[in-house]
Amino acid sequence: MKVVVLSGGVGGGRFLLGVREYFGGTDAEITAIVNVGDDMWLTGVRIAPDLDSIMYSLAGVNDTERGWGRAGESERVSAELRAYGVGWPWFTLGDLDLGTHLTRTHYLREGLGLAEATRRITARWPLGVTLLPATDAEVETQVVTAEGIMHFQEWWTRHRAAIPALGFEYRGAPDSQPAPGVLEAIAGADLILIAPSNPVVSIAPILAIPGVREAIRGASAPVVGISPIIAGAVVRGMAEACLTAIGVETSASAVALHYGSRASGGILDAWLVDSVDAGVVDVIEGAGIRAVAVPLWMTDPATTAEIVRAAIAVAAEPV
Ligand code: FO1
Repeated sequence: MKVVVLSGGVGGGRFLLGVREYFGGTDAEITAIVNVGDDMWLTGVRIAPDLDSIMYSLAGVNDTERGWGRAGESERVSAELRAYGVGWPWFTLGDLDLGTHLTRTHYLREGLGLAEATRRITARWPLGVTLLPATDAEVETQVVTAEGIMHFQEWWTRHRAAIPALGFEYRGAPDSQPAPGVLEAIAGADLILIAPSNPVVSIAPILAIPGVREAIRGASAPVVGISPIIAGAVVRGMAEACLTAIGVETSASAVALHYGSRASGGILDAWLVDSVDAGVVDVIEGAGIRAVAVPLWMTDPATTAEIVRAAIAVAAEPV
């Protein structure tokens, strides 16, 4: 079985732990197509937060308390960079994490694409999941605010999404193309899952790469999304500020309708909502998307594997 997961960073990593758990011991091939909109050049190195968050989670070396970066991290280099006045003082590059950025930059400078660089970097650990950046191109999410347009990281990490966003731009996306292997993975999939990642700044930048949305719409595999919203609240992160900016209510049903049914120009065949949102199943089904309510808290890989079981069950239901 070939499973493709569209994914952002931290929530996506957590979800992929459950996907790997569910398929453990089988010959399933799991491929994550990962957002690169959070990426940027900083102090001469290329940072790819979502790829790294997923890699560290699957490798079991992530900082679970802080929610990003490596466990057991030190920050001596970052302190030096601050003393020199380079980089962003509010964005800390841990010493171990910098090893990843230097390696990626080394490969990029050698002329490799991000997908090949990622393949070489991830080969270090038996992740059980192939990580594919959505594109090799430098597609970066920019946030339009009344105070000007800024990189996603500045809005998210520095300002904690407190400056109202007026819109989002996926700079570079229109001229980009999917990374090698992305369209092939989608076309060859038996199941496509949309992780419970931020719809606006994690999944939308992937869908903005020309050809990706069309490939999903044309795929023979069922497409099942998992709601990142439970009881009108974002499971983690600051997605409400993003959804509000694009005029989408922060609810499990509004996000499903925003993605839309494949039958009517969207990308979904089915959508999982949390048990507490069982009341909106009818609304979603009314929009031509099969819906089922199951517990969606990703407490640990075993609990998350049950979400994957439910996604497979709903995918198998007759249309
Ligand atoms: N998040 C923070 O809140 N503060 C930081 O200093 C920070 C540094 C950082 C460095 C590398 C990296 O891969 C991620 C980092 N993050 C940091 C997380 C990141 O900014 C965002 O949470 C994600 O991009 C959103 O998915």
